[in-house]
Amino acid sequence: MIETICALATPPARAALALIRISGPSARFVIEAMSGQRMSHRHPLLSILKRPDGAIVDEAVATFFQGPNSYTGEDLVEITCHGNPIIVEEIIREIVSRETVRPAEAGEFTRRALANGKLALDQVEALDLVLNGTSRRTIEFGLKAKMEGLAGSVADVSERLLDLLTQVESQLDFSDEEVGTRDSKALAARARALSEELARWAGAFSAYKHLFQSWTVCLAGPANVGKSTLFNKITQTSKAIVYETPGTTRDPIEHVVDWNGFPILFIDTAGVRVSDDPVENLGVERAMLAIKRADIVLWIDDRGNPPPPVVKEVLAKKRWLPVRSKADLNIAGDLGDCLAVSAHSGAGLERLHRAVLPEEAPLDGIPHRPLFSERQYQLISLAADDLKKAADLMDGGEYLDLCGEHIRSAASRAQELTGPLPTDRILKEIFARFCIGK
Ligand SMILES: Nc1nc2c(ncn2[C@@H]2O[C@H](COP(=O)(O)OP(=O)(O)OP(=O)(O)O)[C@@H](O)[C@H]2O)c(=O)[nH]1
Ligand SMILES: [Mg+2]
Repeated sequence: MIETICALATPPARAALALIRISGPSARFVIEAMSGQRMSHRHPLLSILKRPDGAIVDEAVATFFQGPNSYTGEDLVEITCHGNPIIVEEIIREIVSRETVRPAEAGEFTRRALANGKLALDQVEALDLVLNGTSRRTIEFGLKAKMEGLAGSVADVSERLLDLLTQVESQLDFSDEEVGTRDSKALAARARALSEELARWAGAFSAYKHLFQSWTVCLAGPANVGKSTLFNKITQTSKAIVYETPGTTRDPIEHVVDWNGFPILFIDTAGVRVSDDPVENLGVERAMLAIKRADIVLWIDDRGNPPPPVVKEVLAKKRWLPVRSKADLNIAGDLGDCLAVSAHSGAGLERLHRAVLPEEAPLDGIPHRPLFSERQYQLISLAADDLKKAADLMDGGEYLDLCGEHIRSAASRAQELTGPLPTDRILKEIFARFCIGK
């Protein structure tokens, strides 16, 4: 039997209102019993919710959505009650005291929506962007992706793959004959073109992935050059302690900033130097790890000196930018490639801003139906590889049956973009950031 689940969908804090959700076969009956009113689909009712002994729990608005026309696809009731945590707790306690109802787990409402076909897998991923996006552009993207879905693209690709497969299979009987060889060349060309198209689709992901995965910018440099001051200025916080003596910052300090709609994670680090203080040295170790992890490193020095060899070695493998800090103290502007900035006067910050944005970051227009998760990217890259293998085999005019296998594999990978339900491990990853009540 399907259990009915219940959870608070708004934060557990004192507020004007709170929203409680109940989904499952007994959702409606539990609230009808508590309010003494009959509910009908999509009609909000002002309800006096009572305990079985008649004591009033709250005066609330309850709206019933009859399955399958609800978020989860099941019978669902939303209760908008007074936002006092004591009231909220009492309503939930009362609801889950019924034998058929239990508290929901994180993301369980959405899991049910997925299981009942109300949302496709890619739409759940899009929802994650809407709920957890840290920049306006990410959220806009998530909303668009959720509303449009990838189903149309998947259907289109699947249809073409299926057509190719049919052609390949019809060749199987003729593969030894001259005509078969000629046709398999034509089929190989089709498979190759489709493989390249899928590779381009997957390739576009790298241009947009920083909308979904924060672009990490590490502020590193010698001690006392003003890294923390710059970090505070950029993040418009006072998270990092600033002090006139070197060796102030120890633990890396992080903050996400919305820059041109892109979520950018800035990390302030300990000044790189060898110190007598073991704690400071531990801080420097962490700074080195942050440098290694970052997408781009700003090497900050108030004299524009280059990084020491240990750091240079790490930087050689990544994007980094030399920055000369405290430019207000120096009359000279940029020094060679070194960008002059002053956290105090704000000079040079605009240029730093432009230099830091992901190279590939498009500042306008998002392409039609782009991919937006690592999972989707992997699937389409693998599908492109499958088709390339098929094309290579067909070019030799051999192993047509094996080609069919590769094409089938490409099709099933494309279909995994939108569903069916993936393995528990993948589901867990997708739902990792969903909270209780969603
Ligand atoms: N004139 C001037 N002074 C600055 C500027 N930025 C920082 N300072 C000063 O430089 C000193 C060190 O600043 P911090 O931001 O703590 O330097 P830091 O690089 O984080 O130092 P550590 O954490 O010790 O490595 C402080 O006295 C700041 O006021 C600037 O743009 N101009
Ligand atoms: Mg500091």
